[in-house]
Amino acid sequence: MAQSSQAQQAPPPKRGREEKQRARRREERAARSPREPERIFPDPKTGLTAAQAAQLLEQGMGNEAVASNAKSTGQIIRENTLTFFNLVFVVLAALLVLAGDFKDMMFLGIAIVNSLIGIVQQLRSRATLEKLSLISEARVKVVRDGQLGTVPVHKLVREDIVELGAGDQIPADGPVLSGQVTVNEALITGEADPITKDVGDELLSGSFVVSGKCRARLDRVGADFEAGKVFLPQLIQAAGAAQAAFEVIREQLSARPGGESAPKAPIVLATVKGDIHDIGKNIVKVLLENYGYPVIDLGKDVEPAAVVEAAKRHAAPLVGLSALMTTTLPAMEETTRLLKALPNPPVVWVGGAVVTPEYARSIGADYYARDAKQSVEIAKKVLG
Ligand code: B12
Repeated sequence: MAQSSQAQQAPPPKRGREEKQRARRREERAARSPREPERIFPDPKTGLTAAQAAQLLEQGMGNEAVASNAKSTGQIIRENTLTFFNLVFVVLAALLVLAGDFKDMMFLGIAIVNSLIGIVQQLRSRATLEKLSLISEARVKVVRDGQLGTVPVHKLVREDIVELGAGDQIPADGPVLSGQVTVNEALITGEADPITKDVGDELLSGSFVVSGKCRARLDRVGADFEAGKVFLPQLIQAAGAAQAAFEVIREQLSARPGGESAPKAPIVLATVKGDIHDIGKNIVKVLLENYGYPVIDLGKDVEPAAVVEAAKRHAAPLVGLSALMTTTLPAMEETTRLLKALPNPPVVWVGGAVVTPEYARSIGADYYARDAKQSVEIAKKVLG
């Protein structure tokens, strides 16, 4: 709370300048598009109707972010055919035709095949990149027709009411309508400290919810949103790309003969309470699954009681816990303590950048693993 009001009452000079720039950009956009649809201001409990959302999407009020900078098919063909060397080959071929020397024109075939290979390779790379960006696209909780559902980020429209919680990336700019969240805006504004956002405070697209829960209205979507204008937050993109790459690797590995084997006892995996880092835990999961171990992934920011509940329900012989922050180590300790108090306690193994073998021992965990490979060794030892 205190952080929120401090940040709003006495904004540092740099932030004030950025606010003015944003306001100017908004005015410019309003002047460019005077015939925007009327505002609806939907009730936060019911949101837009499906019909209103469809109409807004049709009217160009969708959350299509930044235009793709992938090359068009025409561009790819031109780049691979209209080259200096191809020009030289064509001139040489013309001279040979004039001289009636057709048997020395073999090189022309090679030049054509070379250009074709270039075109096919570039088209295939473009298709793969498009597939990756589709896989990494996040889904957002949205209220429409009074129901809470999820839609992909690009299907959101202006004035959609979204529900955001810990770990969610804010998909477009707009005010908080109910609840309270703490957000990390470091990638957008450079503000290092988490900021608390109450009802009426503006959320910035591209920033992350660190804790809390809220409903917000998306007032500036698509090309209008601030992250699209300020800069692309490389870290978020990298995290998305990493997740997408795991998906592709996982699919490829499980498609391979021997990739899947007879079912084994389930392993429960979670990033502990208060921690939203899940890239490392996901790598551990992918590798375990490829070795044929079924994994029940509880996700990130998981309450100790939820881990215990899942371990009991699935009679899991092995539970893995991940923590990336010193502040979330106590949650790892608490979770381990509760697991070990069960009548049939599972084997607990822990990991993550801040965990050490000494720490693992001190909290009563059975194993520490430095990485995914070591995790598989432990699973083999415990489960066979
Ligand atoms: C990416 C990242 C983020 C992303 C997370 C995206 C995501 N979906 O995970 C975002 C931007 C959201 C983020 C947010 C924050 N972050 Co951050 N983040 C990072 C960063 C740059 C990389 C982490 C990572 O993914 N590494 C790559 C993976 C592959 O490595 P790994 O996680 O270590 O996993 C390997 C092993 O550790 C092990 N392993 C991992 N899990 C498990 C589990 C088991 C069971 C086992 C056996 C092994 C195992 O195997 C993995 C594969 O080898 C680190 C800095 C760094 N260089 O580590 C900071 C870092 C972790 N973040 C940090 C902080 C402080 C935050 C914020 C609090 C910032 C803020 N002011 O709001 C918030 C998060 C709040 C929260 N509640 O969690 C600090 C933590 C400091 C500390 N020691 O306590 C770090 C270290 C940055 C720093 N130097 O200050 N972050």
